[in-house]
Amino acid sequence: MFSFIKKKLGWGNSPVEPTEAPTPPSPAPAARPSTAAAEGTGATQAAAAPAAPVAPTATAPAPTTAAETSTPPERRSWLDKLRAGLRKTGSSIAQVFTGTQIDDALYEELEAALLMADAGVAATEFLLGDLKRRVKEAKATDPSAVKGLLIEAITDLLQPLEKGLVVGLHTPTVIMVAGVNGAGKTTSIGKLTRHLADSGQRVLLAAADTFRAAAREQLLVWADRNRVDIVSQEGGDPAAVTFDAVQAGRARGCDVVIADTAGRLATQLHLMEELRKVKRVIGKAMDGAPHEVLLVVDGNTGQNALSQVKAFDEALGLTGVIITKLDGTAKGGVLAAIALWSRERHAPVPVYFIGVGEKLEDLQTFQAREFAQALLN
Ligand SMILES: Nc1nc2c(ncn2[C@@H]2O[C@H](COP(=O)(O)OP(=O)(O)O)[C@@H](O)[C@H]2O)c(=O)[nH]1
Ligand SMILES: [Mg+2]
Repeated sequence: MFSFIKKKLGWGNSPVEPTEAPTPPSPAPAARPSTAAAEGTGATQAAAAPAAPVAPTATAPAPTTAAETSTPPERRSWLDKLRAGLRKTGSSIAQVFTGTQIDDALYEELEAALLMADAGVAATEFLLGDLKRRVKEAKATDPSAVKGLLIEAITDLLQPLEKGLVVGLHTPTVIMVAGVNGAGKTTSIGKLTRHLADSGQRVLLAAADTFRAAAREQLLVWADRNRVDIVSQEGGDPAAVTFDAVQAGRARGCDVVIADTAGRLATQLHLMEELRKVKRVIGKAMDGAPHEVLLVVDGNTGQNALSQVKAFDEALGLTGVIITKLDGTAKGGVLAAIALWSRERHAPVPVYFIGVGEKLEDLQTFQAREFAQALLN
């Protein structure tokens, strides 16, 4: 149903190579022999040395038009939902380019449209500056050409966020998931689990959202549906549950352990501290873990999404983001804001997946060019 290559997780039209592979704890890569790789659907790739860093240029630009025909149906329907979700934003940006002149009025309108799209002041200014440079360089005279150049500018800004989630470098790969209440953590974990399970990965879930019984049950349903193991404990301590899960994951030889945590606001300091504790405890259960700390962000929260990314990053050190609900009234510009912030950070925080609904196939990998095009359609 989607292409899965051993060591990388990416479904949709082109799985993305890691730009920078995490270092395995021991000199010998913790990879399993290639026989295990054969379990994955279509995983014909040999278990090549996983730690070999791959040049960022390996992430080919993926021209959507050419790829359109080879795009799997679930990716196409996902893209349709993404386009539909971003349509309002797209049409107000596209409106800017319907005139006959490239003048100050065009740039002013574009500035307003980007701000309306939730790109934020800094990313808007950055994009405008970059666009003007491109327009000058290309000696463009037609507003419609400017639109094409804006797609290029947005693609280049977003490119560093395009990176595949890597599993298989560690056994288990431990993924900790955080975010505010209702962001879509549990749903995204459920979808991710299903994709992993379908590719022959053995997954164990940790129900570390111990505050709400409903949250635990929700994860149980997903675990049940996906026939994966779950460690859960009524009213237990989130750190203890996670510790048990990582230990169980190691003992059972699981490929991936995913910890679902309780939602919290970055301003709830005691809860943020608890989250830090969960992370520390994971490290005690397994050296070098968690290998991924993911933040799930509701795409409808506008500029607040960037504040969340910053705050959770400060507390936990994020390794990736999942943006959900881009099917709704989300404006999508927030990715530009995250990308610009990411440039100033020592390493970009990739957007691993984008959610456009509640169904399994509604969670797909992020691609910069495709997204830029969807944003301006
Ligand atoms: N429309 C839409 N709804 C979503 C998406 N992801 C999650 N949801 C819904 O958002 C609500 C909260 O999700 P949940 O996973 O429980 O959030 P959590 O509190 O972060 O675990 C649920 O009703 C989900 O079905 C998405 O990509 N699009
Ligand atoms: Mg939840």
